Amino acid sequence: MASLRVDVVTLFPELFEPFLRTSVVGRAVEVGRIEVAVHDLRGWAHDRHRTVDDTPYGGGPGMVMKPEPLVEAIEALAGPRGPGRSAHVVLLSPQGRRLDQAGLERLAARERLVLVCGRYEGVDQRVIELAVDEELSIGDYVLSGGEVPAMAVIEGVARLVPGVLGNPESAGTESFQAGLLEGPQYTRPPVFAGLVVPEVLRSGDHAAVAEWRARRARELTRRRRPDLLGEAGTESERTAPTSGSGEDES
Ligand code: 4FV
Repeated sequence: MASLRVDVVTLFPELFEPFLRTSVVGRAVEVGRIEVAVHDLRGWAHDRHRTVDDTPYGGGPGMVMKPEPLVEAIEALAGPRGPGRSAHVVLLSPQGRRLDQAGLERLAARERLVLVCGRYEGVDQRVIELAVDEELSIGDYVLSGGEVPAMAVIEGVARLVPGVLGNPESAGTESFQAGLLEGPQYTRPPVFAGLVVPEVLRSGDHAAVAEWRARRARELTRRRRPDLLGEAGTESERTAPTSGSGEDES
């Protein structure tokens, strides 16, 4: 029994095919830990041309997604908005709350999600008022569709579903959970292009390794993302490249 069901409403269902049979998400679907159903919005457009968009009232460039097919699709999958609704409906859009690890944990705790993928200039506002529980954005930039953001949500929540990741430790979520960026990572060879892996990492001294990693994570976060530490860092700090050895920053 899947612990999470996701229904996706999109004009490009074919975009999800390779994604839903590859790697972590592919395995999660295969072993039935998550269930993902992708629906073509045109299935809810009943005119001869199966019209899903129209020109914007008030003029302006581009097209807007019509309310009728979207509300009908959402209510068919999640029921009418309200306490008895069977799924939590998320519209992916730049106007949404910024998605972060805590947001993924909130979504992963749900049993059913409906992800609505916008296209064109966006959706008629009445869809949001009538049928959407939450708007989420994956970042302050404009894409051509909500499909890639929906995939980010699916992959992000799939990794949090128990039994999906072989070793939950490797979820790597702990970094953001602790509000820190992950520090530098190294693997063999010990020397590459003259750059040497920090000795402490090859020392076998787990306490020293943990201390080194924590310090480097804090340093990198302070420089790159002081906002995560609630500090206002300087522009130059944020963009300064991390030097390999790291010893010079003690
Ligand atoms: C987006 C974002 C995004 C905007 C117009 C789809 C596009 C088109 N969604 N985070 N950034 N969406 O750019 O979620 O409808």
